[in-house]
Amino acid sequence: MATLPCSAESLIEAYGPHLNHEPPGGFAARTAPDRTVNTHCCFCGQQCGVTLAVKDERVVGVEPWEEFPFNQGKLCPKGIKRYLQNNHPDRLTRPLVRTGRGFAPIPWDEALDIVAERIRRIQLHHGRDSVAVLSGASLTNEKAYLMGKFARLAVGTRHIDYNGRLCMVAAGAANLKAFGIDRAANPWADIVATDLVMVLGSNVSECSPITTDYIWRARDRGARLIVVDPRLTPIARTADLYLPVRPGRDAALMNAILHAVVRLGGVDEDFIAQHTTGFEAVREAIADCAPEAVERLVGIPAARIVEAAELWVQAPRTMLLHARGIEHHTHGVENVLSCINLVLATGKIGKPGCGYATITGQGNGQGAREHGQRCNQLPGGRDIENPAHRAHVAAAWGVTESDIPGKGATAPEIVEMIHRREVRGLLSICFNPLVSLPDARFTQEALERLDFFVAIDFFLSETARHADLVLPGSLHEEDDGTVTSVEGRVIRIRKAVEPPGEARRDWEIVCELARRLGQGERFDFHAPADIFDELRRLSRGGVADYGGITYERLDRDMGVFWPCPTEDHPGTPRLFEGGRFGHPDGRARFHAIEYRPPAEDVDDEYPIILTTGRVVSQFLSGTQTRRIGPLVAQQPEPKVEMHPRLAARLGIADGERVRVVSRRGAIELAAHVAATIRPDTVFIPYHWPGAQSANRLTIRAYDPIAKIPEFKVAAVRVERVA
Ligand SMILES: Nc1nc2c(c(=O)[nH]1)N[C@H]1C(S)=C(S)[C@@H](COP(=O)(O)OP(=O)(O)OC[C@H]3O[C@@H](n4cnc5c(=O)[nH]c(N)nc54)[C@H](O)[C@@H]3O)O[C@H]1N2
Ligand SMILES: Nc1nc2c(c(=O)[nH]1)N[C@H]1C(S)=C(S)[C@@H](COP(=O)(O)OP(=O)(O)OC[C@H]3O[C@@H](n4cnc5c(=O)[nH]c(N)nc54)[C@H](O)[C@@H]3O)O[C@H]1N2
Ligand code: SF4
Ligand SMILES: [Mo]
Repeated sequence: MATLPCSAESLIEAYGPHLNHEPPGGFAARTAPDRTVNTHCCFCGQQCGVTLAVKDERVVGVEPWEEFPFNQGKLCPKGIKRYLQNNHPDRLTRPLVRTGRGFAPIPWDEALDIVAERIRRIQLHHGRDSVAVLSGASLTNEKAYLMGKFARLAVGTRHIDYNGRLCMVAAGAANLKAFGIDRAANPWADIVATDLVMVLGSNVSECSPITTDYIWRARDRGARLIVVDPRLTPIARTADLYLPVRPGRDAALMNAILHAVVRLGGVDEDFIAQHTTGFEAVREAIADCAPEAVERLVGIPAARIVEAAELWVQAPRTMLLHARGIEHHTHGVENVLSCINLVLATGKIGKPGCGYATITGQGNGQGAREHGQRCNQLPGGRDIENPAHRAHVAAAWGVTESDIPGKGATAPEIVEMIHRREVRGLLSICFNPLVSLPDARFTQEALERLDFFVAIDFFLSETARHADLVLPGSLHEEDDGTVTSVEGRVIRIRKAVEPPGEARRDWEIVCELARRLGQGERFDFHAPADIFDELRRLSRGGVADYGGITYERLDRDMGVFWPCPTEDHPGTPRLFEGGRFGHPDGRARFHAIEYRPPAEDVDDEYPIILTTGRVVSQFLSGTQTRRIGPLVAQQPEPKVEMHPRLAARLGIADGERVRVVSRRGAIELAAHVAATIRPDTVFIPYHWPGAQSANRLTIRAYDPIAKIPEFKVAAVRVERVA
């Protein structure tokens, strides 16, 4: 970029939202690339193999990587257009500092000095924990590990957490409680081999598109399909049994299905006796959860609930899959545990074609929750409050145990602490909370109260616009590393090109900052492979054991499933074989679950349930996909999906502008009237900021254990815009 703008307005002009469009004729019509690089898509947790085409040291195209076993050449719309980011006119290419007149470029050394100086000054006046770090699950394992170490040792704060707090933590907490391990229990090949797939709260076709193919291959073999979702999603249209649950009532539904399974005699008493503890409490808890007793609450006729139980009992092998639809709740952990109860009570886990998984969301949603960038966690999936775990990590880092701060606050709690001025300095990488946290007005107020805020990103996100300093980091294809996919398979991310302009690789920025904070010798890494080596050694003996995984093995075998303790260990595609679970006694734990209502229920003033989520063409807070022309063309703006009956009652026609109002705020958008949703519920995708942001409506209410926000239930009213 020749000249840099200085006013906030001209900056927004210069930094988008520009759209990058494809050259006419597409990839095939372009001149031959200089080289191709096999790596993985930067977006969702499926981590499809892609082949990037490089010309003149820029990424100019993408083709599927046919040999990669997971997606076997298939890609979704985002994967096909992801390559349009590396060359994007909005890329941050120089460090920027806020001035009275907007952002201005600043030399790297000066920028890094300012960050270190401001962090230390704030800590001097307000204590070490007055500075917080927010990180993200799109980062590689190497960077996720580095951020945890950086926060604890270089910044010296207890407050580090990540955007996976908004994503997978309800499932993670429930998996740890029930199984002692937080990872998909089965490889995806087991979906193809099963007799019944049960999908809850997962819009598979739009959000984990390649999983659709696995389910269809099972269907081709005769497998049945049950879908539980308040919306008739594309995958639900193909189901044998579709259960349109009222949002927030999944635990009641699952208790009723288990009640019916018990009535049918479908419980596996041998498995329960040999491999589990706690079933008697569950049996008692579900005694009064007969389908007939809950049908009105869950909004599904008792006969359909019984049918689900019958299908489940009749199928020799089953795969239960769920995603954020049951997890984004103030009782998200309980919802997940109620699903696990069904799986355990029928002994349907740990066998070929038979098991359970939560479908990972973010690109490295799995690995980034294992290596210590969570407020309660140290590398290898270790517990920051466990003295033995602390001692192990302290020894490896060459510090004393007391040098590692204790458990910190979760990401939403950190934002609340910023709002209360208990946290005054923030370093954020790979997180866009202004768009992605509930109650966006509150998040904005918090960001405006910070004494110092530095953001590391490759685009100027809505959150980064509030920063004092913005440091230009690296895109997926601009660095080496590893991620861990939806299946628990550790795979290699390969560098295709250098970051553009003065942009730097994320880990180099963080190591430079550590040096300036006086911790250089503990961050003396020269390549991602050095960081991975430290990570894998440190993870040895932990739950998430990467000890035997090397870059060479990953290159040769197209991935290795953890746990993999030694270099001659084959890795572990399927967990819990032979009914041996991750707890010290080898037994899985049942948890008696009592249905609790959502934090905010409907009433006369706000009579409609709002639920939120995704569309296929956009990704998360949209900073990346809202800049990609062909993806924006697929859906330029959010719409509110509503049933024709509700629309008729409100006098709203398809395409008309409506106002959706909650206790937090109001937004205006077009109505999409279709019989694909319950008449008592409306749906808004959340990928857009500002006046189009679904999170202006959502509620700041969290699961008490996991602290995941209740994105899937809020009370609203819908009005025609005159
Ligand atoms: N295209 C696209 N794909 C993505 C992403 C993206 O942003 N865009 N993001 C990735 C990430 S990080 C994630 S976490 C995943 C998310 O993947 P999903 O969880 O599949 O996506 P969501 O749209 O959040 O919600 C899934 C479904 O839950 C339903 N639902 C809402 N409330 C309830 C309820 O109370 N009970 C039940 N049973 N269902 C309910 C919604 O109708 C929706 O169809 O997708 C990943 N893949
Ligand atoms: N209402 C509602 N809200 C939701 C959800 C919902 O269903 N409904 N879903 C929630 C879920 S499941 C999730 S996962 C969160 C996501 O929450 P966000 O944190 O908002 O997710 P992203 O959009 O990925 O934002 C990450 C930022 O990091 C940048 N980034 C990406 N990769 C890298 C990298 O490698 N290096 C650097 N330096 N920067 C990078 C991107 O440009 C972007 O600005 O949103 C949550 N919010
Ligand atoms: S967004 Fe997900 S499903 Fe689509 S290509 Fe990328 S990794 Fe595959
Ligand atoms: Mo997510």
